[in-house]
Amino acid sequence: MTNTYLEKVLNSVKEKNSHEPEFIQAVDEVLSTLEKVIDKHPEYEKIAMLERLVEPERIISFRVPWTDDKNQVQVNRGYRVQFNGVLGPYKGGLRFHPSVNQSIMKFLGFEQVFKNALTCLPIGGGKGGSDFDPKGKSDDEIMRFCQSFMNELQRHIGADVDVPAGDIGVGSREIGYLFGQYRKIRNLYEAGVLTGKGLDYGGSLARKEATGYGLIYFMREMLKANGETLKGKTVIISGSGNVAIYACEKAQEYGANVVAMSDSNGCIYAPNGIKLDAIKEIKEEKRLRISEYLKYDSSAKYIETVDRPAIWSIKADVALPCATQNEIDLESAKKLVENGVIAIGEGANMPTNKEAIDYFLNHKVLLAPAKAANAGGVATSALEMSQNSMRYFWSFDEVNEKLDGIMTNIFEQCQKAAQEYGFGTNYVAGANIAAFRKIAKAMRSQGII
Ligand code: NDP
Ligand code: 2IT
Repeated sequence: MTNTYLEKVLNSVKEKNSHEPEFIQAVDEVLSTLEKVIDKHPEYEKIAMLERLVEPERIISFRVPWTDDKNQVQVNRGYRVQFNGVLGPYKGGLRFHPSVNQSIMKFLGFEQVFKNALTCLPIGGGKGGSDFDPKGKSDDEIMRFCQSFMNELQRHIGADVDVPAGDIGVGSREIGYLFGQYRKIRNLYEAGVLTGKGLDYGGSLARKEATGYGLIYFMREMLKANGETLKGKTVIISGSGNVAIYACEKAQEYGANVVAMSDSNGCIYAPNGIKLDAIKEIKEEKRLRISEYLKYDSSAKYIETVDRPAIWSIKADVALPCATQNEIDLESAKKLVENGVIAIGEGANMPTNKEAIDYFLNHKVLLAPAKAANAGGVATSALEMSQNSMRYFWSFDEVNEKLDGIMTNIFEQCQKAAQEYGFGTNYVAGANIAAFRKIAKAMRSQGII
C-alpha cells in the first residue's frame, strides 16, 4: 500500500482493535482495494472519511438472562452493532452461536454496510446476536431466550430505526418469538421491525430461498461474463443451513451436479448428486446432524471434520462456502486449485481468508465475493419491508424476479468498477469500490456526523 492516508487508517484500526482479529481482517480486505479511489479523492482525509467509515455509529451490548428447562438461570451476552445508517435504517441479521463476540459482530456489521449499498435499496448496515448456543436446546428454552433478548433489544430497534433478521442460528422460529415479544412490549403491530417473518404474519414469499438463490443468480452472471455456465458442473457446498440448502436447490435447477454438503461435524460426499429432500428433512424439520444422510443414500460417504473442513478436498469445478467465516484457508485453497476449481461463490460472510483470496485470484479462479454474492437475502428483506409498508404482498414469482434483477445489477456494478479501476476480473475489488463510492458520496452529502 503506498497511499499514506490509507496506511495510517489501517494501522490505527489494527492498534485500536488489536483484540478483534476478524474485524481487522474485514477492514484490511476492503482498504487494500481502495487505493486508486482514495488517490482520486485527497479531500477525504480532511473530512476523516475512512476514520468514520471504520468506526461503528453505535455498539450496544447487554445481559440476556433466561431460565433453562431445569429451572437454572443462564446468562448470555447480547449485541447490536449499528454500524452505518447513512443509506437507510440499520439493517442486518442476528447470529446466535457460541463463537459470537464483539469482533465477529463488528466484522459482520462492517461488511453489511457495503453489501447493503450494493443492493441499491435504502438500507444502512448493522448486525447483532448472542453467544447463546441453540444446539440441543428445547423449543421452550429457545422461546424464553428470544423473549429475554428482545426485552432489551426492543429499546434500540424499529421499522425506521434498525431492522434485524436471521443469520446463523436464527431462522423463522426465532424471528417468530422475537416478533411476538416486540409486539407485546410495544403494544404495536409494527411488521417492518423484523424481516424473515413467517408467511402468515407479514413475511415475504421467497425470503427463505433468497440468499441461496441470489448466490446462484450472481454465479450465473459471473460465469456467463467469462464464457461459462453452471450446467454440468460439479459443485460442492459447505454448510447445510438456510443459505446452503437453497443454493443447492437453484444450482440443481440450473443443471449442476452438487456432490457434497456439510455441517460443523463433517461432510457427506454423494457422487450421484445430493438428494436435497433428505437434507431438508434432516436439517429443516428434524434438526439433526448431516451424518444422518447416509440413511437416505447408500452410495454416499461421510467424512468427519478433524482439523480443517474435509469438504474442500473433494474434487469440484465450483465451490460454494455457505457455512461461516474463514472456512477456506490457504491450504484448502491450494487443494481446490489442484483439483481444478474454476469458481468460488461466497454464500457465507468472509468465508475465505486473505491468503486464500490472493491464492485464488493469482491462479485465475473467479471469486464471487460475499458482500455482493450473498446480498440476495438482505435485498429480499428490504423487499419484505416494502411490502409491510404497503400492507400488501407480492407473489413468489414477483419477488423472485426482483431478486434476480437485483443480483444481476450487483454483478454488473462489480464488473464495471473492477474494469474502470484496472482490476480485470477481480470482483472482490470491484464490489468494495462500487460500494465504497456510494457510501462515501452519501456520507459527504450528510456532513460530519
Ligand atoms: P444456518 O444456521 O441456517 O446454517 C449454518 C450452517 O453452517 C450449518 O450447517 C452449520 O453447521 C454451519 N456452521 C455454522 N458455524 C460453523 C462453524 N463455526 N464451523 C463449521 N460449520 C459451521 O445459517 P445460514 O445458512 O443462515 O448462514 C450461513 C452463512 O451465510 C453465514 O456466514 C451467514 O452470515 C451467511 N449469510 C446468511 C444470510 C441469510 O439470509 N441467512 C444472508 C447472507 C449471508 P452446524 O449446524 O453443525 O453448526
Ligand atoms: O448477512 C446477511 O446479509 C444476513 N444475515 C441477512 C440480513 C437481513 O437483514 O436479511
